[in-house]
Amino acid sequence: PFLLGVLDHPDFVDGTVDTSFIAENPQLLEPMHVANRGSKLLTYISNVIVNGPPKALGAVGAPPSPVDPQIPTLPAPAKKQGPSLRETYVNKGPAAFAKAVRDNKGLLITDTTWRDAHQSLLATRMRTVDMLNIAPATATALANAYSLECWGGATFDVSMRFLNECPWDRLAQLREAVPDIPFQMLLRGANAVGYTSYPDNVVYKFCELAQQTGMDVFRVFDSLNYLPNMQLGVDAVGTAGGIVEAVVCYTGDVSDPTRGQYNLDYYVNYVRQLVKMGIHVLAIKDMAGLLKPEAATLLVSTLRAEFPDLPIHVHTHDTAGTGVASMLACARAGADAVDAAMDAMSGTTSQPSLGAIVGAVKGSELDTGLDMDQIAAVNDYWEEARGLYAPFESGQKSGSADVYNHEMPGGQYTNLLFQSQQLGLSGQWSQIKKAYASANRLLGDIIKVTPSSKVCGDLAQMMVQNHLTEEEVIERAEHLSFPNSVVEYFQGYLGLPPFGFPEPLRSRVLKGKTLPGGKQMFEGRPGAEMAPFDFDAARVGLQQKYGKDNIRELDLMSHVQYPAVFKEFMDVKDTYGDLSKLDTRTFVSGMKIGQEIAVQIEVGKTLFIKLISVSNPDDEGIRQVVFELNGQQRIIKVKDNS
Ligand code: 3PY
Ligand code: ZN
Repeated sequence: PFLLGVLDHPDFVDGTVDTSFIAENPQLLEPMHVANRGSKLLTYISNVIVNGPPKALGAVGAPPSPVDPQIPTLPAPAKKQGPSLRETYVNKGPAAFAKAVRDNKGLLITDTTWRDAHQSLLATRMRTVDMLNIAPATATALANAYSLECWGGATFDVSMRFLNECPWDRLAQLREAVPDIPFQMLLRGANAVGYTSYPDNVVYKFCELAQQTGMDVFRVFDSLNYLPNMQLGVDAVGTAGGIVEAVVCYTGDVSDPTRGQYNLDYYVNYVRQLVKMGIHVLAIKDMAGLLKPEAATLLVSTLRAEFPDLPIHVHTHDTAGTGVASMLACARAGADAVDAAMDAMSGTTSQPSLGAIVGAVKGSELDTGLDMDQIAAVNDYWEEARGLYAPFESGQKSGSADVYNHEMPGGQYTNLLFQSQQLGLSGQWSQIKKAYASANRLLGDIIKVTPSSKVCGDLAQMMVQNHLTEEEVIERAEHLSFPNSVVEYFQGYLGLPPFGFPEPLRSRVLKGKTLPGGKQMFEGRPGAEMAPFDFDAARVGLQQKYGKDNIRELDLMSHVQYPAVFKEFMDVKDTYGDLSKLDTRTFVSGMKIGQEIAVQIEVGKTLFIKLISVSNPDDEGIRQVVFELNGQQRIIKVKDNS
């Protein structure tokens, strides 16, 4: 502590005394850095205690469960006879990985718990610490899995924007904790992990950095199944050395001949084009859970017959409740791998239950090689850990077969429900779902998945808010003020829909509107018309602002994808320190008087924080929050905003 006094001394601050001793012995400053980091975290916790969590976090539901999840201890993963899938990829490359997947006898499983499951159930709010706690047990229980989906999609944005966590640090930490199971991410093709097209060099650089940070399987999709966008994503992943798992997005119903344009021919033709691009794995992405068992059998067996060497991996959502049946149908029809989530994080808008699928094929020729008891141990953890996220539960209690009408993706369903409540449209949820189906027809019966699903959702909300029918939207289009996403869709920002833009709506919406260059719309792939991003200029700017040591190439990429979010993230980090280190209950709801928590800020450095008291507000509304930090009293003053 005396050191702190020395450092505050004016002669020291001015540099009038010789400070080289300190400069040569930086370890002497260590206690100060630790104390400083402690103070920042105390400031955050105090704010949550006095004023609640940040509003933007959206922690509006029930408080987090008081139960601390028990972390199971499992033996280290059993040594396999041959190389693991990850070893095969790392040592022999993506093509050898694909062959090993095809040669595998049983059904392979992807566990989506760390990405899509919480994106679809808990507004993407799952924090790194809760994944890291169960990572060692997961490394054992899922050792024979195809992959763990743990990154990409909405997690990149949400981790920075709402959880104040660096998505790159999350990936690196998980990679260290789970070295031998392939990691999988969701890449929105030309949109990378954003909501609109980026210049090509951004997508290339993003994939390179993700692969270097530990990503293996890149599931690449385009929200309109637009091949030129897919080509870019496929090339970017391939150049980065990643496993290209190219997606055909599934919509409609191939088992219903009356359903029209998205029929078996459409899908098979599309997959043929993908295969020509030189992909390693095909993914069928059923983002809304529309792939009924019979459709699954038809689609997968047709593709299996035409492409005997191509690994097929199927993704679905259990919105209506057919998830397990559909995935079993896929497996029987020749799919190599299917997606599922830990039971406690499965069902409804999430993936189907992993335990159910593994149990159903146990002992059969499709046996997954996963151990039911080990999976159950990991699931016990999630039963409890999900309780920590009670504030983010959507309230969706059951399956809902009207997804066959509205076709809303699982990841969007709960989000839109939440958003509509915030727009004052509570009680109109069933109308919004109907309007979503109308909006889809207006847009040309499109594939709906991020970001095209947002276009559809925005249009649906506008229709409900303004009491507009489908016919009225078309009639009055020239005079209506459409959401930006809808205008941009018609301008071709997302690419071209498979069956063209609907007229006369497109012309009417775009009347009098032009793109920055003066044209009315993009003619082909939007990214092809964009100038390359100037990384050097952006790097210099950020380093000037935040200091050279604080801007890695990874941070630069965070800035490129989400400039405003990245700035806010850096500001919050400056004020509160690294919030990813706090346990989730404390992060969301602060502490109780007398409670003590241990926060490991890095290996070997733990802060012990005890809350002693919270005073009443003084005349200025200031409360004093008294802690003990590693045994020393600390008082934080917080303005009570209530
Ligand atoms: C995403 O893009 O985030 C999705 O999950 C799409 O299904
Ligand atoms: Zn999904």
